[in-house]
Amino acid sequence: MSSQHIAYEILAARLAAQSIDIEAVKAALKTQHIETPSWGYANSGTRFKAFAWPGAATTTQQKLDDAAMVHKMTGIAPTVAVHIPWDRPADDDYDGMCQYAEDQGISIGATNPNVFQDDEYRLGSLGNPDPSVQEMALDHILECCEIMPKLRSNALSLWFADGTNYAGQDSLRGRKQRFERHLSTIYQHLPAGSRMLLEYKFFEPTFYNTDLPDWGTVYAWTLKLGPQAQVLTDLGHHAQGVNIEQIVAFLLDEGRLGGFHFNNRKYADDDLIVGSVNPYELFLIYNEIVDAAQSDDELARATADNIAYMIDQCHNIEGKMAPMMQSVLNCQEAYAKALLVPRQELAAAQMEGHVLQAHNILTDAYRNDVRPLLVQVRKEIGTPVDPISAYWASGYEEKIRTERGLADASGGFQ
Ligand code: RM4
Ligand code: MN
Ligand code: MN
Repeated sequence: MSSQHIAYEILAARLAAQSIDIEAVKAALKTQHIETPSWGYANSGTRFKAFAWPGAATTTQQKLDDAAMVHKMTGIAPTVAVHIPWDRPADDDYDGMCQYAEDQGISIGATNPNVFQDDEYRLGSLGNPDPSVQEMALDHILECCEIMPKLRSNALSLWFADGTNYAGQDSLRGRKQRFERHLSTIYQHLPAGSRMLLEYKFFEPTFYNTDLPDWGTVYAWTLKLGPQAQVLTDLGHHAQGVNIEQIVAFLLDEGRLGGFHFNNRKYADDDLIVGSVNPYELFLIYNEIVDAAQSDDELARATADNIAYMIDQCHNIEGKMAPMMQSVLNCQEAYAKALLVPRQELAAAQMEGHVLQAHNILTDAYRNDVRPLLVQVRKEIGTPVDPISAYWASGYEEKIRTERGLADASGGFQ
């Protein structure tokens, strides 16, 4: 028996003593799903210099190839988010693009319109004081609604760079009203069975106000819009010290947590590999999700089961493929640890007011070394037991390096 397997057996015995069903844990891990972003495979990101990486994707087909490879290595990244127009096919053949993805063993996830890079958007998009610019942004988003069925995409993921830099620059209430009006039009054009994910961010690129500043504002808007509108939480979009897991718990309980943009931050919207700065926070977020998924509250359970987990990171100096895989695997590890929380024991300690005992029950689960468990899961689903080493051994990185070479990097997102 290998040392990995012995470690797995020891963990299994310990979990059995805590009445945790390891087969159910493995079943949950096998259906985990983390979406990767097409733009993460290109030389994109950062407000300063984007360092070119040899082999980085320049075409949508290459981005889809890369996403498929990440899925092949990890087994839990079967969809890819697209950005329009960055991923607009030259011949507008979205059906062909969708088919190409499916031929590679993946499918398209969220559709992300871009209403922040044209010169017209200097003062914003839907919130712009000029009605013709509002119209331009609205038209683009409605075009994305039309594209979605062709891509078999079931989520319209919206992020706005809108806001102002100076007090008095524009009417705050006016901007709010413009957004409400246009979001409601977009909502009416959502393809059947799809949903709108609304992302918030408390500052940047504007610095006096942003028009969708926080989860509470967005939550209020989702209530006005309807059940197909949900909140998207990007882990980098909060002020220091904000308790993100509490936001997650609230939105789960209200049925309005739609998705995540995973990344990690130390200072601001740093877009680093998820779990690289604060893996404990990632665990605590997953802990709230598992708690909702295993609860008897129907709404919280259904909401937890329907979360779109997406990565939104900027890999500028560390390569493209390996950091993407590492991000997916960090989510897998955090989820595995959250699945090992003995929830009945925890609930009992909470009810009895055993403060430290309850805290330690939770942190003990976090301290578990789940790597042998993950090796076992990978064996059972037939993916490499060590995905990143398998990637380096596969020859894929050399192949794309040779075939694609070193492409020019843009200064911004691309
Ligand atoms: C934002 C946000 C969005 C992303 C843009 C380019 O900070 O995270 O999700 O699409 O950057
Ligand atoms: Mn984001
Ligand atoms: Mn961001």
